[in-house]
Amino acid sequence: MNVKQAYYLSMEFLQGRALLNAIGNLGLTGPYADALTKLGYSLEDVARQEPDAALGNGGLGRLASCFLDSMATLNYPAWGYGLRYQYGLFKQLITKDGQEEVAENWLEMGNPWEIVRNDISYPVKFYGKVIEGADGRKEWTGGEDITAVAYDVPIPGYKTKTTINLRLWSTKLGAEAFDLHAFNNGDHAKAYEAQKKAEKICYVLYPGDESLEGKTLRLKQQYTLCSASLQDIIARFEKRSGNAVNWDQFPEKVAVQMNDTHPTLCIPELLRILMDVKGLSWKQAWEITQRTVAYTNHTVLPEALEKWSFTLLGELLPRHVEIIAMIDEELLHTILAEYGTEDLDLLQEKLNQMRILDNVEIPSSVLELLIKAEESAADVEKGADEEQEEEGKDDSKDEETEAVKAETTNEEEETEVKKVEVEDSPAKIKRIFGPHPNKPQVVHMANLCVVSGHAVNGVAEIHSEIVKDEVFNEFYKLWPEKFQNKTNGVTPRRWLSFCNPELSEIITKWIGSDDWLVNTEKLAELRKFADNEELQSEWRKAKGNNKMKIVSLIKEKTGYVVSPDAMFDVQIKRIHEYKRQLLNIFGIVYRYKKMKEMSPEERKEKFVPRVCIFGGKAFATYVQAKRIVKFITDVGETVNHDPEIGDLLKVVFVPDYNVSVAEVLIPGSELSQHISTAGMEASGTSNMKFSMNGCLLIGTLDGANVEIREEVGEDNFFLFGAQAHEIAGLRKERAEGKFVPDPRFEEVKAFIRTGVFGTYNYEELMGSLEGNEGYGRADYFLVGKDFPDYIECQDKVDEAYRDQKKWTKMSILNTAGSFKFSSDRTIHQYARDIWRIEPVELP
Ligand code: 4GP
Repeated sequence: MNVKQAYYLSMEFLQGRALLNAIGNLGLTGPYADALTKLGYSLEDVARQEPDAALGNGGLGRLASCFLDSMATLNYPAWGYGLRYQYGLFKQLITKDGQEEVAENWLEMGNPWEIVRNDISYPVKFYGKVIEGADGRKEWTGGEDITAVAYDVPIPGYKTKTTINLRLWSTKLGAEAFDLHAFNNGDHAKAYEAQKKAEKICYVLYPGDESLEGKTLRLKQQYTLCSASLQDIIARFEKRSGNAVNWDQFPEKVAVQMNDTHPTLCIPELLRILMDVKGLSWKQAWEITQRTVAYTNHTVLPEALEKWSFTLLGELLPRHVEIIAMIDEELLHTILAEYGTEDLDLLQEKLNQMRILDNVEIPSSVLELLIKAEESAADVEKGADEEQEEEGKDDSKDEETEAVKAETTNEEEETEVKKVEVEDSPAKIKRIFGPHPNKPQVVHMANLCVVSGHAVNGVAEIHSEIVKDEVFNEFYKLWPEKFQNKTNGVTPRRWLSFCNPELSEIITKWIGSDDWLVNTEKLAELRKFADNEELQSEWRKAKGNNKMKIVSLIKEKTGYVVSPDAMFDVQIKRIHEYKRQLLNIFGIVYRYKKMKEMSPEERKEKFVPRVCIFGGKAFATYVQAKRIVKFITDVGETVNHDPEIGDLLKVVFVPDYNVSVAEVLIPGSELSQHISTAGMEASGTSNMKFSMNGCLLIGTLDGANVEIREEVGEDNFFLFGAQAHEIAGLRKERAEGKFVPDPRFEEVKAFIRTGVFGTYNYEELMGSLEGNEGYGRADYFLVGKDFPDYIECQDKVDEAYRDQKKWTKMSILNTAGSFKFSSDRTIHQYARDIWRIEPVELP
């Protein structure tokens, strides 16, 4: 069978542990646990021995892993391709100074979940030069050659024989590239150097890209993934085609999905192989490439839209830069055709917004058109001037005044006027369109993806709208048909069934079958039992037991002892200013201050006891995020040791947040926070996991929150905050100094400044909220603006929690309404709308 296959290329896969997932998907959890018991072990203990495979940073990587589970479960002919980093995401220690990063050697004890495929390896080249062969074909020669070797990680589907493959590349020096000559001459260091250089590529996930060295390494990683995967995909296509390789059939047999812009280089790599190796024409190769690749955008943060230095890219991948220039040239012609050549200012604006090669010389084919257009415009103008001169002989008075004016201009201006006068059309075009020597020359990877892919998608409805209306609006106007939405999803196997077996059993009992694990719509049937007292009591019991697991986790990881009777309120995600952990902790500080001002009776009456739990890693070089971590732990230190407060409030930062920690925290949490500045969180996926596990959400109208709220019902979601369409106006108002902060917000800041949380200097944090000099963007994330609404909404949460019957109903309705957020639904949509692949069931 030679069906179409999809390949998911991603620099990140956040797999977590494999054991429970593997036996769960194979339906062997019971027998496996029994067998272990007979041997004197418990399944839980054995499972805990496995280190997390953390080959990713956050949402985008975990999404890729959920997608693999769904592809396998739904029997889609689809694979994942990634890199086998020796050191995954760093291990986070929390010390008195805040976050500290330690390397995580997850492979130290070996990895039983991979099969090294020494039979599958490909050469990958860097640097070198491009020469033209006798037949006119381009050849990339010289430079550094390394070898990428495949490590296959089997991904078993749930209740199916289908097991798909996650192929991870590791790098080494090919045997033939080892400098035996140097070695024999005693220069061992030289001989080993190349080897180390090759292996280094896959050492660490996402090295900090502050230094040039870091940048080159990151680019080498991206190219390794793209080159090895594309060579493999092409080899498999050729093998499947047998003697009848028809390249035009390639897009009918292969779909390549780029998980964000990190794998963008697969575009010029596919073109390079098709043209330089397989001998196809540019036209044919370009058409095949466009029909094959598609791009998913995961963030609207401008700093995250990848840009590469044109020079660096040109040195490392000289042939690819030539190819990218060809794509850029195609784009320029499209833009010219669309907007014409009359209005040069407009054209320049469009090029600024859309070009792939920013500030790089305009290709001659385009330059000629522009010059020609400019010349004929000048001719027309000249003609018109002459005509006017003829007609306007009577206006001699006016001209005289002009002449007097001209005489009185100073010398400098006169030279300026002369300069413009002598500027011919080519000079004018070059002046307008560059390149400008003091502007950097960069390659915009996202633009390359949008131009080259046949589909571009956002990851939640609101995000996909922002992608069309703002981020890529210019492209949307050109090619509206490319733009799609694919709301994210999570696998209900790992994120409900396996991490929350007790609740899953209850669901199965009430629905009458465990069908919901693959047909999540069945979860909606819980709605009709939402008021049932028996279900409610079982539901609460399960939540209570899951909370006990969190109590143990917190004790083990932080030493704090928290009460299981308090509300468990959780915010776990990467630490980022836009995710607004600061809003959460400021709310906590406000609560603490109010508690301190009350008598013991009053505070018991007013506040529901809470355990506020944080988890998440800050990027190692993101200073402000690290300050936030430090601040949260400092607040915890003070509050948790305050005898007046006791169990009424606890603040815990769980160190080293990862997939396994999430698997404990999500089932036991009661309230979770998804409180990003509206318009900034593309989707979020933990919001889906929490909702599935019967946790209530407090959140802004952002990312997938919008859709979750629609599905679970407005009454079962705690909404607050400014909306996406208001943000720009609010920021403007803020920057103009017109914003008047709520006194309660001022109160919190003043309280922090009294030093109640220690001697650490929080001014840098406070400054970012106030727009003090040196902080540039005054409260860019609008913490101050949303603060009053947020704390008032938190009061409503307390009120709802006091009525446990009502709360439990809301919890059940969350699980019932979460069915849309299965990654099975998402994968079906990708398969149908973008990849055009069909499931293949094994007999
Ligand atoms: C994340 C987004 O921040 C998150 O909203 C989204 O749910 C997730 O991707 C999956 O689509 N982005 C990243 C990233 O992880 O590195 O840009």
